Amino acid sequence: MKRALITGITGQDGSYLAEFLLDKGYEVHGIKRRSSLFNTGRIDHIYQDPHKPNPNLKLHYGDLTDTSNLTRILREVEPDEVYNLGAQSHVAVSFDAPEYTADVDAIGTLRLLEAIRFLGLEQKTRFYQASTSELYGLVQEIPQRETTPFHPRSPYAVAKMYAYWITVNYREAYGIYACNGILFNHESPRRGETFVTRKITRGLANIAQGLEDCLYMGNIDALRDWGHAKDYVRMQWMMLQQDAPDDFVIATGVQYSVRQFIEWTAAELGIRLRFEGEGVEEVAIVEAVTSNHAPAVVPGQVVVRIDPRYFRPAEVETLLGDPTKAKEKLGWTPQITAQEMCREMVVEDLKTAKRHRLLKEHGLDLPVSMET
Ligand code: NDP
Ligand code: GDR
Repeated sequence: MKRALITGITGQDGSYLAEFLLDKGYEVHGIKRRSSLFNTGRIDHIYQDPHKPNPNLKLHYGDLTDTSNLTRILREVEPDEVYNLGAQSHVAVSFDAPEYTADVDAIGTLRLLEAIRFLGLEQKTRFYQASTSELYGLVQEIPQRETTPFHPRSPYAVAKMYAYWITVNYREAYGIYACNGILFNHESPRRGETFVTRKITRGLANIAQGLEDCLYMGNIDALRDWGHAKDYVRMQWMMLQQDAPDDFVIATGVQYSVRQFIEWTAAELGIRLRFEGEGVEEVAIVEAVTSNHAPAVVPGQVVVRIDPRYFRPAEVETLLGDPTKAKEKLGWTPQITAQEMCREMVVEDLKTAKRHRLLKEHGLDLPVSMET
């Protein structure tokens, strides 16, 4: 039985990857952070009672900022594969917490690689690094491929650039089987609520059900190459099953704007929108409501406004990946389109919004977090 260790197992990708590896018969170990609230919502459905014999999912308390903790866990687990998915992963937040982001995302990666070396696991343990299309930042070439030069545009991206190169360096210097997956944006119903796609599906579903009035957005002209997290974690595993380690771009090769994603979401809810105005004055107004998913919305209502608070000090305007190498060398192709993924996200967020609305109607008002 192969053993895998996942940092960031409580996150979007970690939860899908844990499911995927358990299905493949792996013993899966995950590092979770101590938190004052439960933070295992995304993996509760695969949780196994440690009191029962031979659980094949095991969680360890830990943190990427804690060298001794990481070394101890690696010594205990002696994994065949490490997936380093843990990160302060929010680009906008990295401008507020740049030093912490560097500590976790850059030095955290070094800590893991050093622990592998220190414990003499170089020949046993394969290492996957969650690299990112944010490395391309101010893009030098369209579409972006493995050879496109990097120009990171945020503390997050700069930290991830260090992590990218230290992964390459430990491969070259110590012969560790270490790979970078340069993943373009990927989403799902499990996406964190403050990333743009989920903010839109959740926000508009809440508006449709009368739980919120208006969605406040940043730069809706931004262009992204969005895939589904399920497709992308499959590729993370595939990268570690090759004869030799290598780095791969993982993307769909298709790009849409944030504005387009808002339109899709509204259409799934039966709301036809019209955008009016320019820059910070731009708004989305309801033209018509064509389904019963949006009983709280009326024609003429402004449901989206621009709030400059969500603009970033330096923006990544456009990203479009070229996944040819992954297709040719690994036979990987994404199965789920961005629009199908949007539909799945709307269905899930609408279910939650309807539950909240029902509870509200029965006087059981649950607080719905509006933090975005
Ligand atoms: P999430 O933000 O959903 O998950 C991040 C995970 O990292 C969570 O489990 C979080 O724990 C954990 N984490 C945060 N800080 C620390 C820390 N100090 N020590 C240990 N663990 C920590 O991210 P995704 O699942 O979307 O992304 C997975 C990885 O892939 C990240 O490294 C991200 O930067 C990268 N990436 C993501 C892309 C995407 O579009 N999703 C694209 C390209 C790269 P907790 O649950 O407690 O917060
Ligand atoms: P990104 O994802 O920064 O690409 O990083 P995010 O969804 O946060 O933003 C995408 C684009 O949408 C614009 N935008 C907004 N973004 C947010 N979060 N909130 C808003 O209100 C808003 N309005 C417009 C942004 O400016 C941006 O251009 C994600 C993360 O998962 C990273 O960890 C990962 O490395 C990259 O994707 C690839």
